[in-house]
Amino acid sequence: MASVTEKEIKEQYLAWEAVLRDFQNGFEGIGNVVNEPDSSEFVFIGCGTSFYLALSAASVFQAVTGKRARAVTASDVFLYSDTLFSKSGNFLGIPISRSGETTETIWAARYLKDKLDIPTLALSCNSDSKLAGFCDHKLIAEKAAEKSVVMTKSFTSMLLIVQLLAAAKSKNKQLLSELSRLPAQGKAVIENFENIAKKAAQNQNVDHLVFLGQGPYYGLASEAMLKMREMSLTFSEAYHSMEYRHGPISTLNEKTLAVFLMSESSKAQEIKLLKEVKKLGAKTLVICENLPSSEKSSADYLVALESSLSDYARLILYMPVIQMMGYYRAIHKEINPDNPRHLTQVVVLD
Ligand code: F1P
Repeated sequence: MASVTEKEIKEQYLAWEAVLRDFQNGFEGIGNVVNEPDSSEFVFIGCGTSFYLALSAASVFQAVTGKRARAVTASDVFLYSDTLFSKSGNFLGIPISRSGETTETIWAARYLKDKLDIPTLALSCNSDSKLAGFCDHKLIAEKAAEKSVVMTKSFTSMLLIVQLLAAAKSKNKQLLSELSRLPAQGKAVIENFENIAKKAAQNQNVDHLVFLGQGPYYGLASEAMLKMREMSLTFSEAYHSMEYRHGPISTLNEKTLAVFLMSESSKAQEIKLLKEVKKLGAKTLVICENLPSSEKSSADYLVALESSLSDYARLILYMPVIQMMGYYRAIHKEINPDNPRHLTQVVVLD
């Protein structure tokens, strides 16, 4: 039987198209949010994949709008709110949840509203969910709703919504035009790099994956780590690229595959690290805009996106490659990627 996860990964550019269409048609709620009396700080909130999405979202939102933004786990909102929210702040809480039914995220939204009087904007794929019904505003990626347990197209589609929101808020026409090119480029990435993703994922001599990225690419690296664990039960880690030397590098060996989610801003430093890990015996996969010919020998596997998009626009193009790696590694290990061990689509607590 065909895998729903595979289908959702490979058709995700259609969900991106739908997000862009909805945006052009005025996206239910986007006007309210863009014109919200200026919040001084935007707090992106989530669990699991949605928390890693929050990390990238906060990073790109702040860079594009110039407004303070950060990411927190839903559980810290109701367990450690003193560490997050000052009395004088003027916050907008943005709980993110594919299902809109994750208990911790709903508790976080309730806590913000009832205890802290902080307005909320739900980002979800389910407009009928408890979360969407409860929050003051909602932005919904309807076409990114998934049957699979692991999140794939929902991650990229909801990140695209945040990119659009940031571009709209800052009236950044250049970024809006770049974002409109993502669906066509996403389709090409899936077609052109499926084989490399498969080969890298199924390398018999790899049993440990390390994902590295800086800035908004760190959230992507974290999500990549989670995908490999959830789908293929492989020991995976994620770090800010330049943090890797500060201890984690000690467990690198010849069975390590170091995956660089390289951005143009951090490329010069990341190339130095790439050479180092290669020299230490790791295998390497580089996903980047492009790599100078002189450095290509340091990459065992290379995905050069050649998108001509900026670092803040290009983000979601990296993910189909990673998701296909998770899928193909699962198939290779005879694990059903649609039905990961110990996981359910939604974590519901009493
Ligand atoms: C969050 C989440 C997923 C994870 C698992 C359980 O879901 O933690 O990231 O893969 O399936 O739920 P949501 O709040 O975004 O619906």
